[in-house]
Amino acid sequence: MEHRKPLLPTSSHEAPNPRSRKDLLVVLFGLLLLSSLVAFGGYRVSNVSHDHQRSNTNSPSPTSVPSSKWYPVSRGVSSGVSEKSSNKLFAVKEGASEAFPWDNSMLSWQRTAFHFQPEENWMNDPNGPMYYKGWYHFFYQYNPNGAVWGDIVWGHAVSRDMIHWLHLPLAMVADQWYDRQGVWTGSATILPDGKIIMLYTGSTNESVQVQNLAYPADPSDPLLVDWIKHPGNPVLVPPPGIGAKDFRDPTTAWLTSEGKWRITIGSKLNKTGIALVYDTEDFKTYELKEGLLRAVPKTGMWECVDFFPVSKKAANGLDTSFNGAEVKHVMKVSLDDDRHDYYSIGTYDEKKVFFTPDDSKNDVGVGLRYDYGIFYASKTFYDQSKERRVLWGWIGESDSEYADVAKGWASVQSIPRTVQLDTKTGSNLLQWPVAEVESLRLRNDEFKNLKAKPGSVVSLDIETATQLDIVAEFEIDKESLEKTTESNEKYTCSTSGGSKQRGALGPFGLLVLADDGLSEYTPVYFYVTKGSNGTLKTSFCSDQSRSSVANDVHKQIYGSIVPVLKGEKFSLRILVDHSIVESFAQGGRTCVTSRVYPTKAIYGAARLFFFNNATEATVTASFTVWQMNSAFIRPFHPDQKS
Ligand code: DQQ
Repeated sequence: MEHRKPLLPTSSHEAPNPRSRKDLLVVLFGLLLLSSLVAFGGYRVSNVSHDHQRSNTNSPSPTSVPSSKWYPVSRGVSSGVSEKSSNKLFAVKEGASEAFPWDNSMLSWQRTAFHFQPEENWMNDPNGPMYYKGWYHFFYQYNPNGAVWGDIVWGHAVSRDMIHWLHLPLAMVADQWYDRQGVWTGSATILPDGKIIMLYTGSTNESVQVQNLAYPADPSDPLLVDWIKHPGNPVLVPPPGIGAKDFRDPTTAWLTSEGKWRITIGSKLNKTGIALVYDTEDFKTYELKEGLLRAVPKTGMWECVDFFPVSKKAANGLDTSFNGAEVKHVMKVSLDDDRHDYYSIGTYDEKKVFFTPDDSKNDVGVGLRYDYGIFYASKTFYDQSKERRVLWGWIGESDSEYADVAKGWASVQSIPRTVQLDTKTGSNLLQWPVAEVESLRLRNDEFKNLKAKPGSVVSLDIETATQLDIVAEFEIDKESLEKTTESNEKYTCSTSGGSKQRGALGPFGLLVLADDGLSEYTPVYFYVTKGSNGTLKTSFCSDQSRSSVANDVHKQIYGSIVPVLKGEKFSLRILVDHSIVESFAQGGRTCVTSRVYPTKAIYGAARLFFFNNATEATVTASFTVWQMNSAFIRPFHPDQKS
């Protein structure tokens, strides 16, 4: 066990624990379910007050549930983009009896410690990420006026390592007729001579979606604080046949063999999602190409298209303009209809201006997802300083908009992830937290070869459990694997019975953000089934159904299949950061991100457990669990420029 500087007040690490911490506590899983049922007993009517103070104390006090009279309404749909809120799901009318009595201490706990967030208010899509003159730049969709979507401008922050951030002044605000209704999503292109081109969507004063050009006012400023909007904006308007509200989110440009720059922009024709393609030499005038990069029926509006090459063999990332026999291309779309990010791996024919998926089952928008939880409007960039491709994704909230308004902020960004082709399978990407996140690791606890019998829960003695980096490996004992009869059992994370459903070989995994009594817990787990030909199929899931006793949060079960190759153990990594749980299985083949809002398993009461709810299999597991430091994310001060 490694001991470095303490993360939290020393008492949380060193004080004797009232529980018998060195003993592994084994509890029947049935108990866990029973106690969670008990915990779902009735709740009081919320105590409605108008105190909007945030507090970091542990002493609960009633917080405000805003009155519907002044509750700010999200303008997503009327502005031509989707409603960015969950208020329809959890509409809590003034005086209604359903509201959970959130207190300031619970709401304060939800704020993350090492994921990127603005200081307050609403954030959505990542915009124009890039590395420039020694700084990582991150722009984002931001509402400076509240914790709901609306009044969108570009927030801006810079970092040396994508972990610690300095907030800069807003990069672009809605001050022109062509972006009066919002400075929407866009991407950066760094030209070979180092010039920066920023293309973004503006929603005009009449809510028409147009593309605009911007560039840094002073390219010698590594922080790129000031931006100039091109006087000839807009540079692109919706072409004939394309709806005025269906034309948005230009990509980073890549070079064609003719030396022109090419971009793609998402749209739709009836219910068919499409990607329009334009060539340009100067980013001011554009030629619409005849074909579409891809069109997929029934996928609806394509938002935030991303298009980039990945190496077939090497782990390093590639510049967006890279092409040739040694690469495959990845096309990602964010489906407005279901709010998920889908990718497809395939071949790009530059001459025909066409992307063909390797596998038609995994076409754009219908097959693989970057993340099977909450993860949307993502964007990659090529980090030339470390030769890697890095992915950012917007992680929304799954609580009520009322709670977001009360806590004064909504949304976080994922930990930036490196993206590469999985050369072992050749058919999926691998996503992994950038190595820099490991600089936040503090002391760790190691658990080697712990055995969990069918139907058991094992407490992992790690003291506080709200800021963690967990690496785990699991093995099903050979005997139970062999003796388990082949069946055609079907298991789907989102529609089967979650971690409650017991099969011969699963579920097993971890309970994060659990309290001692297991009245709240979030299982992240594998579920293995044996097919009629003896082959094993593995699902990787995150079950929110008992994550909180509050009734006004979304408690879905997320996940998907994960390939586990011959000779591989079941492996996972989980980043727990207060209300976000980001999970990666088999080196990042399948990823699941959840937002969870416990009311009891918070601060010092949060625990970690190893569980095995299989009926046949004994599971052996090893864990390394790091306590994670908090990142410095604060406003820029001029002294910090170097
Ligand atoms: N968010 C932006 C749009 C984009 C959507 C508006 C995706 O440009 O299509 O905030 O979340």
